[in-house]
Amino acid sequence: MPNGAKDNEKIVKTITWSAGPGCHGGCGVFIHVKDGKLQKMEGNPDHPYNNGRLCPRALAIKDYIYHPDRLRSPLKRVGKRGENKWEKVSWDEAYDIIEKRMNELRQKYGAESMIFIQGTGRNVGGWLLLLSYSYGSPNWLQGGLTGNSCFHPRLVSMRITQGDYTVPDCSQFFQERYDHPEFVLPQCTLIWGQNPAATCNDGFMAPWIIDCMKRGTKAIVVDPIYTWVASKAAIWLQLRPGTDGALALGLLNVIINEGLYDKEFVNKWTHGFDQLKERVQEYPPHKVSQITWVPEEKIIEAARLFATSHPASVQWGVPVDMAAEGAIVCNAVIHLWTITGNIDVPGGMAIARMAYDVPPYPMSQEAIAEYYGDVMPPEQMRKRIGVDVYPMVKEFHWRAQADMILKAMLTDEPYPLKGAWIAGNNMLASAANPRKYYEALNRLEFIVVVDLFMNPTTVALADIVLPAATMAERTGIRAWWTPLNAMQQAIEVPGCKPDEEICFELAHRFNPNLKWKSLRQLFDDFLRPSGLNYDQLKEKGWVFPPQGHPTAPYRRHEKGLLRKDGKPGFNTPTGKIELYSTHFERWGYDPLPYYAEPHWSPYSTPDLAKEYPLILSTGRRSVLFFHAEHRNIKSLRELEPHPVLEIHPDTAQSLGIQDGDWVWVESPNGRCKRKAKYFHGIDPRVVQTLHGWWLPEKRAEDLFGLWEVNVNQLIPDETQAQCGFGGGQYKSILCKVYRAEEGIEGIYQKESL
Ligand SMILES: Nc1nc2c(c(=O)[nH]1)N[C@H]1C(S)=C(S)[C@@H](COP(=O)(O)OP(=O)(O)OC[C@H]3O[C@@H](n4cnc5c(=O)[nH]c(N)nc54)[C@H](O)[C@@H]3O)O[C@H]1N2
Ligand SMILES: Nc1nc2c(c(=O)[nH]1)N[C@H]1C(S)=C(S)[C@@H](COP(=O)(O)OP(=O)(O)OC[C@H]3O[C@@H](n4cnc5c(=O)[nH]c(N)nc54)[C@H](O)[C@@H]3O)O[C@H]1N2
Ligand SMILES: [Mo]
Repeated sequence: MPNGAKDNEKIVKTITWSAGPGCHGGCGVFIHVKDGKLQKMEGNPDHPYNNGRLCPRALAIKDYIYHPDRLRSPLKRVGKRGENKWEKVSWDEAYDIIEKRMNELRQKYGAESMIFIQGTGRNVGGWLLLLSYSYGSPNWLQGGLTGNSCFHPRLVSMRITQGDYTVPDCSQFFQERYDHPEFVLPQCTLIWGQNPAATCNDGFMAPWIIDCMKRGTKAIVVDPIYTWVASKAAIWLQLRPGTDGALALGLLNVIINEGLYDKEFVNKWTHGFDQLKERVQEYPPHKVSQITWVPEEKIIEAARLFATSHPASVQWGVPVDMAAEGAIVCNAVIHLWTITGNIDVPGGMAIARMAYDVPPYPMSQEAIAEYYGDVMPPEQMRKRIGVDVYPMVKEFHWRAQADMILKAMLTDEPYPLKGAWIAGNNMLASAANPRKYYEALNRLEFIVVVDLFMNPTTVALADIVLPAATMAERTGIRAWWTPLNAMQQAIEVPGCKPDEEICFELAHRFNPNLKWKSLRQLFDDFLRPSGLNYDQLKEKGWVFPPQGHPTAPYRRHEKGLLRKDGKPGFNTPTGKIELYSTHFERWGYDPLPYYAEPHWSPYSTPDLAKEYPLILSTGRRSVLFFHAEHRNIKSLRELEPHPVLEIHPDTAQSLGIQDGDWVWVESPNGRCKRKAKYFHGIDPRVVQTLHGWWLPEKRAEDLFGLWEVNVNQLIPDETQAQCGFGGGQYKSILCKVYRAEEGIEGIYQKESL
């Protein structure tokens, strides 16, 4: 039972997911409620995801929910876009306006002229898809991410190369966790561009790795920054940002040439080993060392440690996607765990299917058809932007390609876009090249934004703003790998509605034949494969599929549990893990991994590097903020009040910059202000800063100081990989840094929020 339950308090058992903490995690929590108000939220020690732990953002949830600036009513714009003049309207009025305007667009330009934009994996995506398909538009996407460069390159590469998604096994598939008899502790985990101390990415609670390390797992960390976990690692590979592809190929070179790979697994279960062996000869450690700046002996040492540890796993993060040709880099990393025989084994890379195959949102075209029914004729599906150009978008992905959407907004090619529904995406704060997005979105005739607070995107672009609900106000199901959870509403905040309700109501208005009559019916339908309905799941809280179930680990490839034809093997055309990709070959791409330099770098653009001599990596997360969120939460903001630039003291001093000075950081694309922070844990040729900054303490009419602090102005768009997945240059552009004459007027000083 939870601690400290007081008289008259109701305690609600639920799961975190947006909005509130923001993240991709699904922590078990107890919410204490008195007189209808949330008193506190604490971690549930029995929940196998977090075992009682919570992050600072979850602990600050009360400040978030009852923030005085929280939107409590739908708003209709009455002034010009950007003037910040609004009229409060009722929900019915807002729905009526939206229905009328969107129907007009559908009649005049076709449903495909309306785009449905989400940000990262919040509890928004599935609902948006339901709305978009019920309206009839195939253009559902994650906005602003050039190269679809978050998670999608990894997801798509894994499906193409090994037929399934894998995650490092940290015992998360069992209630007993580390004590479960089938679990084996990994001997080594390669932590590749992921920062477990700050981020829980993509349904994986990163502190599990730390739990394993406490039990004896050795870590190899691939990170340009000396992070907390790098300081605890057996080996830290401090690479030049954006050179991950070369490093992966160098490690493969050592493992293959020294014969450290798992010969039995390679012979039996992989396709194209000889071709891979030949390709990696182009990447000997001394050459890779020159490219990556990692000493040759460290590359060799890391390859040996990884390959001789059994089991071993890789926990990777978004920098892998964001390398030039990100999908190819993903393939090279997949080959590392494949040739060492670490897939589908305890303590290695576990094949993760949603518990009982209940989707968090439909993860494939088949699931879309299965769960949402034939709501869209095939000729409409074919209009999805990107399918003509990118075979991977057509065959392996279910969203529109983000760069092509931006282009379409500006050029009306392949057809005009006229409206946008934006939910869970503060685009002007987090998109690459936000000024271009600003111009492009402003060309649209009608924009709805669903959010919890006013921010640069709502103020600059919305015609209607709808106030969304937090996780504490939401009922639902949550399945992101494991376990399968029930979410339960604990409180109500008058005026706000959850995305699922908003989207469900409008989905019905646009498609009266929708197969579900209520959300509860939809939940029950989604849950059917688990044998439970929503009420039964709520009673239990969460469930795991039993051992032997096709969605439970391990060694499923041997048992014929992965392929539709029931044969042993992996879910790929050859039934094997494709070191040489037959899909890539069919599409006319190089079927083997290779290294591509970043779009801008000292080597690819030496002339540019003369004027912009430093490498800038952006967006290393802070545990206090989720992207552009939480800058208005005092208890969090006061711990990191100003946007800082991490810079080596030698570099700073050579530029006449003192610790704490305000500086401009500038690329050929734009500039922003930062406060210099001396940091020894970074290469003197590299600087690093957090993205997502806007200043809620400043005037809305000035877009909250956005253009002074948004680092994404420095980042070019349309730097996507050849296959449309990966790239984006968020982690490796060129910049110069110089002192700013002035700081930022009116920026947060503890008392100003
Ligand atoms: N608190 C918090 N948690 C979050 C988020 C958040 O905003 N705040 N965002 C969520 C989202 S959407 C995502 S995608 C994930 C992202 O989280 P992660 O996948 O962990 O990625 P980052 O934090 O961007 O970077 C991880 C590490 O990679 C290093 N790095 C930087 N450039 C490179 C490079 O070129 N190569 C390599 N190998 N490493 C590099 C950084 O120094 C950092 O330590 O986090 C999720 N969780
Ligand atoms: N420079 C740089 N830029 C980056 C990155 C980087 O590493 N460097 N990382 C990129 C990555 S990986 C990603 S995924 C994107 C993420 O970018 P986004 O996911 O778009 O994140 P935000 O810009 O914070 O926008 C989220 C908005 O959703 C609102 N919100 C939160 N929860 C809910 C909810 O439940 N419902 C609704 N309706 N609204 C909600 C918040 O208030 C906020 O305004 O940023 C990218 N931008
Ligand atoms: Mo992301």
